[in-house]
Amino acid sequence: MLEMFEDKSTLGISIGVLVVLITFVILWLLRSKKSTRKNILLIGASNSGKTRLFCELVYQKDALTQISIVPNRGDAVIKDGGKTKTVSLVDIPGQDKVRRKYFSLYKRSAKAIAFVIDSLSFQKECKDVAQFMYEVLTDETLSKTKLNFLIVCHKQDIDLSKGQSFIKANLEKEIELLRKISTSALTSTSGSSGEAKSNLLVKSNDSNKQFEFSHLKYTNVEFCETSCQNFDPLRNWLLSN
Ligand SMILES: Nc1nc2c(ncn2[C@@H]2O[C@H](COP(=O)(O)OP(=O)(O)OP(=O)(O)O)[C@@H](O)[C@H]2O)c(=O)[nH]1
Ligand SMILES: [Mg+2]
Repeated sequence: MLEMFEDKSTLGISIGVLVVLITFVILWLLRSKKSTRKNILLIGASNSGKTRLFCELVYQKDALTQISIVPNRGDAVIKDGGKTKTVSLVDIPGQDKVRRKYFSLYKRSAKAIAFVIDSLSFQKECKDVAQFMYEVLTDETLSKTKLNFLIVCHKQDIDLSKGQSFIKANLEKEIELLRKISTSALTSTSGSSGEAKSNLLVKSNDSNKQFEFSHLKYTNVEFCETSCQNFDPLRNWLLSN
């Protein structure tokens, strides 16, 4: 009788130790996975102002920039009252020929993304901007990692620049079109990737509605307006990420 009691208590202790060990291993795995996603990416079309913002944030310099052909990496030290926060930034070139290559290279390290838009040339570039954004939002690696995504409507110092509500409405229209194209391509080829891609994008309740950024399943999208004279909204978003 006493032996049975001792066996039971030994078993209990062993199970307890095992549970604690497993918990530690899970926590360690989660932490190491999180720490590999440490960068905030600046992406967007060429000439949208990413490198100039990068220089302001990392070097506090109003630099003269040229078209980037390789990414810029650096730490932005952001002050918030008495506290400071260091943010690891990667400025991805926007040139059509290289942007996908570098985006693919850095996407696994991204903990948040700021998508920079030239608000002056937006109307002209709307389709290209929406196409790249759609690719990023439906990217299988990213779409499963709850991502904060800031759409930076930049160059607001120029008089004819479009505001964030105009840019948002037009992007939603274009992305809706891209969703429809990808779904109809799927139907005509009877493959499945088209549907899978648009499913990645929106919550099932909203899948039959006209696309809105608020319908996105995994990505939390915010908008802001900036210029190189005032990029506080971007700085504040970086602080919160
Ligand atoms: N007026 C105005 N011009 C800006 C602003 N930000 C950037 N620019 C100008 O826009 C041009 C392009 O800026 P970059 O920062 O080089 O653009 P980018 O997005 O890095 O371009 P890629 O490297 O080709 O991807 C430069 O002439 C900048 O000086 C801004 O807020 N206002
Ligand atoms: Mg650049």
